[in-house]
Amino acid sequence: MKKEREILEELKKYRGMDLKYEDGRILGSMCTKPHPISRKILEMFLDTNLGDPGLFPGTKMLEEEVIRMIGEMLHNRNPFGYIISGGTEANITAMRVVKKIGKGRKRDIYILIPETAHFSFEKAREMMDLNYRTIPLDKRYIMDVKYLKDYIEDNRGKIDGIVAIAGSTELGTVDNILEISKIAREHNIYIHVDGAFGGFVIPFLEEKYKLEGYNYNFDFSLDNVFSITVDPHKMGLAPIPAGGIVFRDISFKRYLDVEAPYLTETSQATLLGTRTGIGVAATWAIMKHLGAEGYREIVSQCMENTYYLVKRMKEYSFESVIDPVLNIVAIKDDNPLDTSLKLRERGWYLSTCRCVEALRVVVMPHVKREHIDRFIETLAQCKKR
Ligand code: EBR
Repeated sequence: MKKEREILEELKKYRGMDLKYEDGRILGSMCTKPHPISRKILEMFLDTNLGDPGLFPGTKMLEEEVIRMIGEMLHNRNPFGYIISGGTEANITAMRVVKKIGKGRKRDIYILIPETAHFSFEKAREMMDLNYRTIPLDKRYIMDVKYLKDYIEDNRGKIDGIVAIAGSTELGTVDNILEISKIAREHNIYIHVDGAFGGFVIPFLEEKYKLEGYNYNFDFSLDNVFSITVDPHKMGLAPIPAGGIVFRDISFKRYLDVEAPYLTETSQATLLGTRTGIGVAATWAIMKHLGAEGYREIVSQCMENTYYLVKRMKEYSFESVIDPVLNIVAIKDDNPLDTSLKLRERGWYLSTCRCVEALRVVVMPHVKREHIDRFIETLAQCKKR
């Protein structure tokens, strides 16, 4: 039997091999160092299990309140949803609902998704035998709305759902969900918005977008937006696991419920059964603690650093694929895979895009100006500029 001290020492060795957000070298992640308040919550909620909420009514109340707070952020006074394991589970959950509603029509299920969709939708397709039609992107790298409209008109009555993205993984682009909503309303089609990343960014940029005359509305204020993925464990600063799925109202619960004979409740709606309440409590605490003002400050800092990165790139003639919409920059590169390997050898971790030849930097709160300066110099060395 090993002593506790020895075990902890051994674990420390393994943990020491991991990268640290605070070193500023993780440039490809959408996660970050959780808000410090999380530490105390981890311990307090260590043994909670929302898979059996009758045993943890207090934690369940917190979940309902978190969903109410997120609903409010997304212009919905009457939301229904869960804090679950992440964006993947949230997207799969939304696809379960689209499938269930579509099944009533007694034909194959067809869902339109943009080229920018996250690969979690591919998992949903495999699991549920869904049929996707991929909608190409326009020159702004968002879903081509004209193509979408024509496709729907050519396939009247055959489309069950549209997936729109508010903050694409690769470029941070936001689909024109206002226009998509008009089309969906006309044809009575369900829209699921994947705001896993943008959900905790866009609401705090409203002022900027108003100023610049953009329309990045993506939430429940738009008709036919029936569900939104919004992850606290990304820009919400919550510890993993904390993904979010929010529906327009409780009427969507019946599409998810399965009978659960041996729990304190008679049905269960979430994909996972046993699930921790830590993410719920931490999200509740962080949202209460920061408030909209706190998030606005964090988001605006990230955006300033994003523009700073673009400015520094220009000094070395690096171009960004688009003017950043959110805190993600795609750097044009003729051989992104090779460049990212060279950067990794020098200790910088970032990923590449699939839809365009580019490297991708997510300017999360742990990425500071001094890191950006050092990164740009290393990139310039790699590219001999
Ligand atoms: C990227 C997650 C990521 C996190 C990548 C850490 C690298 C890291 N994206 O080191 C969208 C728009 C996403 C996304 C994840 C998911 C899945 C859904 N939608 O299940 O929480 O960008 O990973 O979210 P997950």
